[in-house]
Amino acid sequence: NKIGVIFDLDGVIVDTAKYHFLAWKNLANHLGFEFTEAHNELLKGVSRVRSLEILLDIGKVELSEEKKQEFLVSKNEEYLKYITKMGPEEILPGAKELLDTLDSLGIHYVLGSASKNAPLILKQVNLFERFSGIVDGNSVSKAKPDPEVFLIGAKKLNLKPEQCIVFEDAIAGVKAANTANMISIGIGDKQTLHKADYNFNDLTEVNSSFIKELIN
Ligand code: B16
Ligand code: MG
Repeated sequence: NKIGVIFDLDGVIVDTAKYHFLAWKNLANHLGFEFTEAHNELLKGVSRVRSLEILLDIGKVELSEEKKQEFLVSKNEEYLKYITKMGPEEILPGAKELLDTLDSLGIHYVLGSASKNAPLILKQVNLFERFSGIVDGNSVSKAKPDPEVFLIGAKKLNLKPEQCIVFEDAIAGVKAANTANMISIGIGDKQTLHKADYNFNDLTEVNSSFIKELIN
């Protein structure tokens, strides 16, 4: 009964949503409209390109392809200013403890994130070396809710999808895990993530007895 774990990054291991928010808000303001924290919720787990489309819809702004490309670059440049200041103190509560638990049980884990900046972020918080593999926004052609990112993760783990457990904070990610036939664990609001097989408010609630139950 071998299992493996696939972790989403933003919202599960670290909270980079707050930095995405600052950078997207700056762009919206530049384009002449407001961008709120509620708007930012719509971008969680969503790819960078899709995020820009949603943002432009909110502002009812239409742009040429060239302008879109330009703003995708400048948004990411601003985002990177925040990311490069991140440190291990920004790891979300319970994440390191859960990795320790998995290590002690001999369970391998990989990353399954939509972010093209995922390797850099993991390096900033000193977790990069701990993962057996990284699947990020650079390695997929289809964004969540498409299961591609997690199916590649299963391959990296040398496991069948049914043997994989996914930790996700976004609706699109839970959907991707379910479509992949994996065990989905929603981290965050239970109502929002009601499609997940299991729900927890954060990783501090995920203890070793829960993991052991999943193995058996
Ligand atoms: P980047 P995750 C996602 O990370 C974020 O939740 C989402 O807001 C962001 O647009 C996406 O990564 C792409 O990020 O611009 O760095 O490539 O939750 O899948 O780890
Ligand atoms: Mg996420």
